[in-house]
Amino acid sequence: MERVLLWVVCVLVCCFVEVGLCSLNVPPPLPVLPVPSANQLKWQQREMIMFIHFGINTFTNLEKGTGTENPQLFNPNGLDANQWATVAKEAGFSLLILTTKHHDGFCLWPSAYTNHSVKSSLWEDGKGDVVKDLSEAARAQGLDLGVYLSPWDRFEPFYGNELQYNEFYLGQLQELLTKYGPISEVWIDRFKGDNTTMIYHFSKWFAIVKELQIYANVFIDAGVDIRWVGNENGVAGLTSWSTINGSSSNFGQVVKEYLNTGDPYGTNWMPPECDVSIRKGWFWHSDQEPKSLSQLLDIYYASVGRNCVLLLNVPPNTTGLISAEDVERLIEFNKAIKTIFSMDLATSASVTASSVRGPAFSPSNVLSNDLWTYWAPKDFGSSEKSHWIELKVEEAVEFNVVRIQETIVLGQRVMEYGIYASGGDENNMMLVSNGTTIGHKKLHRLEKPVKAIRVSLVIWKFKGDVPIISSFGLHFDPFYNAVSP
Ligand code: FUL
Repeated sequence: MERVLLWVVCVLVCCFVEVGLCSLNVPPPLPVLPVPSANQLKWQQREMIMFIHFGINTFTNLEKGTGTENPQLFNPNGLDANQWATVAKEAGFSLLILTTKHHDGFCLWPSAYTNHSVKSSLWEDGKGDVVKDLSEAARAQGLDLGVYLSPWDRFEPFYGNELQYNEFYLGQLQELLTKYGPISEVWIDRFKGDNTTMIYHFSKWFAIVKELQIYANVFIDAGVDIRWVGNENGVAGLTSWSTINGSSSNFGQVVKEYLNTGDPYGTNWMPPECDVSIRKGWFWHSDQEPKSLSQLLDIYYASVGRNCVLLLNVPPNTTGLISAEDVERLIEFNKAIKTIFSMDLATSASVTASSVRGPAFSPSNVLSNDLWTYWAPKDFGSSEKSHWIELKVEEAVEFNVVRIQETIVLGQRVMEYGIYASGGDENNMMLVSNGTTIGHKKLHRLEKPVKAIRVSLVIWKFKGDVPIISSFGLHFDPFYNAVSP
């Protein structure tokens, strides 16, 4: 009788399991704060943004105009913003940021607050508007628009009068934020020239930006939403946290090093943007050439490959077009990125891990690029314990780039890790690279290609209860250390 009862209980338990009554989902881990806002997340996924330095400097061959330039010098008689947008689209950019006003004060739109603008130029008989042209061209290509508006204005006679100038600047900002449709990024630097007594009312300006454009991120050195990376070479720190302490970095007196590496204990999510020009200068000069493909790829690995967004400046020339050699280089650059990353040598790998939090957090989730699907190990209650995840392919693959991505939607966590590969002997795992931060995307470029069947990521130290990995891939970069025939 007892045996029959036991049998009935067993059958009932099995039925419950079968219909799913016993297999409730394990919920996701809690985030490690701070986490990105939806606007920051969208910005991060862009990976590359095009910067456009264009203005009176283009015609005077200067980098920093003095404000004394005659507006009639501005005459780009072949200006075609559609060409800028088409090139940007073909080269893989999704956002264009234009210098609507640089330090010289000349405005590329007909501002109602000054005559020092396109309306006093010969271009289109003073009736043109570069911001309008670009906003329409960008939208036609499905691209977003951002504006750079220099606070330092070397033309404006009342620059230096705190109240008057702050109102003037805000008036200009409002024009840009209300007349040209959605603006995705407002780019501001803190320069004051020698007039160090001029005080900018940043928080008042930023509050109005947020009121007028809810999807805009504000860039400034220590960030409102996006921070400066601390140099203009496009190079992030090998350690690259998306977090800093906004308050401790003390606007205007920020330490470049701090901005470059970020702060694992920072309380603000303020990821770094790497601004760099395709040429030596920010503005177009006839005697300058675009950087080589290999220089641009180095920059890509040092920015996008270190948890940053690359803001690459491409300056239009005096005709008002992006020069043919720059177009060619950009297309070549985009093609190279596609060649390297469109093929993931690990896609057919079987993936195992030290532990798995639950069925929804399977190690194989790292083979997709979806931010919201990821591998999470079991929580052993201590961040001292290491975790690993391993890719195993049937036949050895040769790679020289390892790509690792954290699920930053739940916060940046990893603090120390190593990458091991089996080399010639499947059972002999050797350290091929290591690092301190991962973030949205970490690219390890290996000096020499590695041929392996097994590749594993061992996470030694992390913030929060568990590390979370959304993607882990292997690539071959034929442009790196290529031996010429
Ligand atoms: C700096 C400016 O001084 C440079 O001219 C350039 O515009 C660069 C992107 O930002 O603050």
